[in-house]
Amino acid sequence: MGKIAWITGATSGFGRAAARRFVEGGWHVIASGRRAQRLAALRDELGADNVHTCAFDIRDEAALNAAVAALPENFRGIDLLVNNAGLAQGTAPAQSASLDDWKTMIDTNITALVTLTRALLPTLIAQRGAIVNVSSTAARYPYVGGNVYAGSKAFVSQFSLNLRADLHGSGVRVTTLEPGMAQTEFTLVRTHGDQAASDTLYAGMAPITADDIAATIWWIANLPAHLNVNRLELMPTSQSFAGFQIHRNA
Ligand code: NDP
Ligand code: 8X3
Repeated sequence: MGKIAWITGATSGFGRAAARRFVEGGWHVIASGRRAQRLAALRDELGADNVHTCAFDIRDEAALNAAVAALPENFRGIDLLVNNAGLAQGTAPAQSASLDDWKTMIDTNITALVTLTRALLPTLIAQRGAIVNVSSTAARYPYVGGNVYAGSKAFVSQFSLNLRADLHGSGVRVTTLEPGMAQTEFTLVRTHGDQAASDTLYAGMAPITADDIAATIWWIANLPAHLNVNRLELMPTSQSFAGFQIHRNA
């Protein structure tokens, strides 16, 4: 039996590409997400011996704990947790944003991430394993409409660094991965299904691809055990930084 990775958000984007990359590299993968049909298709594609799927809403703590408890014996020795499931909802400034959207992001990007991490820490310590938390450039660079999404990713980045401190001496490695613009279903979800908005955002700018991120997670996870990537920020070459905004009295 090869190494085992639990990759959350494996029905789309980074998570699905990472599941493919890790199975291709000989690992066994626990793939989770809400869309059961997509998980079944992934299991059919990659082989039921290599992939264990669990379909549940990661915000549902009872369902999460049930999925952990129901892991088959040969998928229990988890070596790597990729906390990838997450989303942005909305692009409105704080003063007009939806509170429901904010709560969805906090529940998914923060509460669910810490809940699964806490549940798997004893196993990861026993395995001298690793955690890769998918944060974002939004964790560091403010932009109009980033508000709670960006704040949730700042939490992910800081939580990751603090996990490192707590896990000192355990051999467990922790990385926060902070990508910039990547073309997945991310913008479709953020805009509540506006395909044209998604297409326009990525048009002509060579975004990061899901395969780029999968290859990066693969690289991080397969470094020698004495090396820890603390934080890795990755942007498309065609994306960079803009200046501060200044409001002047007319
Ligand atoms: P996608 O929308 O393509 O994938 C998001 C994944 O998260 C899906 O598999 C989805 O599964 C899962 N997910 C979302 N909500 C839940 C939930 N409640 N329960 C279980 N699973 C859930 O986007 P990306 O691949 O781009 O996003 C992956 C991560 O990368 C996210 O954390 C995102 O914030 C981050 N990121 C994305 C960037 C980008 O530009 N694309 C840049 C930087 C970071 P399902 O819907 O089936 O439940
Ligand atoms: C996704 C990148 O710039 O849309 O985390 O916030 S951004």
